Amino acid sequence: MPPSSDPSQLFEAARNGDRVALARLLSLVERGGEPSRAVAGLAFKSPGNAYSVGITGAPGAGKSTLTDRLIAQGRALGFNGGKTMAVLAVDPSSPFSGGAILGDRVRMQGHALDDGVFIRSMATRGHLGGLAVAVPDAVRVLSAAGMPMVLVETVGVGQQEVEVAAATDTTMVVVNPGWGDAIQANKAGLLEIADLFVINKADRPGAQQTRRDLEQMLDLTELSGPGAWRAPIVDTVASTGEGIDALWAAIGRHRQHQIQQGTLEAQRRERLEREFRQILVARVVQEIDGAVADGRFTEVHSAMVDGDLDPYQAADRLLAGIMDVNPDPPAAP
Ligand SMILES: Nc1nc2c(ncn2[C@@H]2O[C@H](COP(=O)(O)OP(=O)(O)OP(=O)(O)O)[C@@H](O)[C@H]2O)c(=O)[nH]1
Ligand SMILES: [Mg+2]
Repeated sequence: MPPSSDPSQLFEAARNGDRVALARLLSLVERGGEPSRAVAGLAFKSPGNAYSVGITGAPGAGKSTLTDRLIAQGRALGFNGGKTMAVLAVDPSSPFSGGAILGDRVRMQGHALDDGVFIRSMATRGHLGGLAVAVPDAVRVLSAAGMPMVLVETVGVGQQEVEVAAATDTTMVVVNPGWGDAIQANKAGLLEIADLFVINKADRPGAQQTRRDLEQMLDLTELSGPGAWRAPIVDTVASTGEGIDALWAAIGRHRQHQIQQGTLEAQRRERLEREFRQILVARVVQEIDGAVADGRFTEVHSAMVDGDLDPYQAADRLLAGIMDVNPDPPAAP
């Protein structure tokens, strides 16, 4: 039987453990357009129970090596009621997945034959709203497919990457020993999003100094209330596995903290609000571009250039004309 490309059929198959179907669903999500919307809708209606962990940090900090170690940890010990591990390796700089990610794939090949591990790289392609929307969609699909834990590794510390890594339940920021690494992380906005810090390559000199820098910067950050979470700092040597137990325990503690404080659901709702806003903005921009492209804007534009409309009036006219949206599109097939 030829593999289906129908979102509903793929979704059912993925929920029944079909990994090929799951991979296809993620390809649809990555590619954007109507099928992607259908997949997102299905996943939204059947939320699973996945706990997501974001891993970000400067290129070469050791994110993939850490991911590899965390996979092994999850496989051995289990997390959140299961021992399956899913990884999304996100690379916004590459229009197609498989390029820059190839090295990571190789590094994680220790798990390539383990069908309890699902590794998938992801780029932007055509998804409306870009990665900031595509990745949460992908996480929901993995969750619906029964994954108890999803690791999201981002390449680099650009704004997009940081945003994507921050949109997870536990966000892990990886730095290396050495003068200034902590300060760089702070500049990149990583301090605000970190639920925990990893000083990886702690076999190199300077780990103590980096820890002091991080502690000092954390001291300056206002913590709200007695139940506030202060990001712990864990030393690791990912290449040998040193410190991975402590890192794994720290992730578990953060999750426990969120559950006890009732912040897990609140934060997920907040992220949903942000996603909704991203989609809304992307939709409006899409409509405007469409109106410009098909000439619907020409008259209004001329009127503005001729001085008959000021730019605000022109914008109002354009907006009034474009938002011809069907609020009840046909349901997913
Ligand atoms: N000495 C030392 N080397 C490490 C450690 N962890 C990782 N490395 C090495 O650092 C290099 C980069 O590791 P990766 O895991 O690819 O780093 P990354 O952050 O995923 O890199 P990008 O995805 O390219 O941003 C590799 O050669 C690793 O073997 C460590 O704890 N100590
Ligand atoms: Mg990597």
